[in-house]
Amino acid sequence: MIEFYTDATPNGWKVSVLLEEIGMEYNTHHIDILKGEQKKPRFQTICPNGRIPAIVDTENNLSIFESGAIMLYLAKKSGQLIPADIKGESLVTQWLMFQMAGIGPMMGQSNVFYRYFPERIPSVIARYHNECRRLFEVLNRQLIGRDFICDQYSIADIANWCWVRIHAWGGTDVEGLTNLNAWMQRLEDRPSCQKGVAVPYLQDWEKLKADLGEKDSSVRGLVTK
Ligand SMILES: N[C@@H](CCC(=O)N[C@@H](CS)C(=O)NCC(=O)O)C(=O)O
Repeated sequence: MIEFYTDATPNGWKVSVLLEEIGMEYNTHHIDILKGEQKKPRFQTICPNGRIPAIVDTENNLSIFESGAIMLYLAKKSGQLIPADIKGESLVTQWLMFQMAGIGPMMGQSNVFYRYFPERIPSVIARYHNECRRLFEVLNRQLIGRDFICDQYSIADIANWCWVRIHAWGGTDVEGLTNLNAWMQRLEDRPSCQKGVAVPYLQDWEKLKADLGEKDSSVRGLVTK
């Protein structure tokens, strides 16, 4: 059984969408990051970095943190969504790492400075918007003549989509990126993607926006520590 520790965020969805796609059984444990549950010593024995997501595979008596590492493990364990041949596996791993090292951190910082940070620093916001847009253009070019990022639907699509789908939250424009927009819709239409992004609950963006209006909101507290 997979014990899955998560919250309603892109890095968490990457794992829940994958679990739904491969049809692996799992128990969800909601770690409320706004309440600081990710910093509790008990959780940090599973994830030393004190961030979601993390899993425990009771069958192999193994705990795993870092969403990319979890995705590789689950894909390989199930024999799904990653090619078995070395070249195909390498291609998928490259685009997974592109998300882990590029899309995720840049969009994360864009969210912080565009949405959550108490001060508005236009040059910093522009820096992250430009970098996110540049990364989106890389994906848009990779998707020329393809339905998916690599040769077949894979964990690379799931990882990148879970972040790119919330581009509006971080304020990055996707206007004119025809291939990227078509690919986003293609994944949005998949039942497993829809189920996965509702774990542990469906994010209410309007409520989150309203919460940010509070002077000492917990979201602000998280990013300014
Ligand atoms: N590189 C990590 C990043 C994990 C991460 O940043 N998770 C965020 C939610 S998306 C978190 O737990 N934030 C809580 C905090 O900053 O304390 C991964 O991909 O798993």
